Amino acid sequence: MRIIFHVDMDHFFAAVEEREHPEYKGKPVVVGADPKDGKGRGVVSTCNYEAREYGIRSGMPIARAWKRCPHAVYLPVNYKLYTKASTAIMKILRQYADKFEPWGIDEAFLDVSSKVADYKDAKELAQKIKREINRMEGLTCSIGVGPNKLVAKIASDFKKPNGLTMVKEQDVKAFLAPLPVNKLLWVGKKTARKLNAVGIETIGDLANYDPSVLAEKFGIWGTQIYLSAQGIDKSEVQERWGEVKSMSRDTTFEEDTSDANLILETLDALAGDVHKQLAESNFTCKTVTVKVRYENFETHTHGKTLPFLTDRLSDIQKTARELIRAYLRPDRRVRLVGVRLSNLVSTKKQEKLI
Ligand code: TTP
Ligand code: MG
Repeated sequence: MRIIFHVDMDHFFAAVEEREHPEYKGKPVVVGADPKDGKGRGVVSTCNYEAREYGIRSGMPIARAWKRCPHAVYLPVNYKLYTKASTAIMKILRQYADKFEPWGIDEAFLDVSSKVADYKDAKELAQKIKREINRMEGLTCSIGVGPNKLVAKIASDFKKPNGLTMVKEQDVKAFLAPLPVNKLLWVGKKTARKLNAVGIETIGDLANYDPSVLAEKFGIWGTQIYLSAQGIDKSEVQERWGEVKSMSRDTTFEEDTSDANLILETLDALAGDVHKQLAESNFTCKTVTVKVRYENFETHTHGKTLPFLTDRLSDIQKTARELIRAYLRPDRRVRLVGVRLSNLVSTKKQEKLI
């Protein structure tokens, strides 16, 4: 029997800021772009639960957040601080797992199958992990426990903050059935819309749908989402050494612009920023991706995988500039640009391999 945990930190960036600044406790805290008295153009990275009561959410334009709650504490994103907390948390988590897979800056999968005999044991282990993270890092998390990654991930999101949701194999179908289809890992907004159009709203609706019709409509994807709706997921927790999957930075221009020089300079600065994080965390990367959003919100991403691993700023900047060229057009104004580094390999691990 497999028992998998998914651990996800609660309102992570905002929680770390609250920990560093006890004076913010109880106040709405929003981490993200500068709101500039309601004229700021970036977005909210995250916010604490007090701010969420005002309807503020991750990804929302910062100006809209400011209108909803001008008296909140607004803070810029301090990646260095959050990366440090993340590294410490991953170190704690990894010692409890047979196999450990960091999934993002504030979440990870743990395969604990040989560490626990049953779900009673698993509950005790999850509580122990929560206590230890709280004691060592002063932060809370939510944990989902299930027979596979899919169920564990949905379960950790089920009760937040400071939640612990256990879903045993025999309860999986009943647990998933009432949830909206977009809770499934691979069902994005577009797929959800297509499913809604044929009357599928919940995971239960999807589980009861005719799989051959799904396969016809969505191809191999249809079979995949049908299996997911049954709570079936055979994917293994992929053992990885505390490494994050990607690092990125983006920025929204003060005013939409078609000025190629300004866009390229901004891209260089973003590459510089993300390169700093790469170097500080002792990583090299292989893939560089740029993101461009035009004034009408049409968004493109374009990436390139280099034939070598690099930690050189000049490689990253050169590749980013090359990738963005096709999107620089005098007749199209750009709202946002971004750079992402992925295919990351720790330099420490490289040393081990040599
Ligand atoms: P999440 O785990 O999605 O969000 P959260 O930890 O802030 O809140 P929750 O309690 O619901 O888990 O993301 C982790 C961090 O990633 C988050 O603190 C900030 C960052 N982030 C962004 O920068 N932009 C985004 O759109 C999202 C969703 C997250
Ligand atoms: Mg989180």
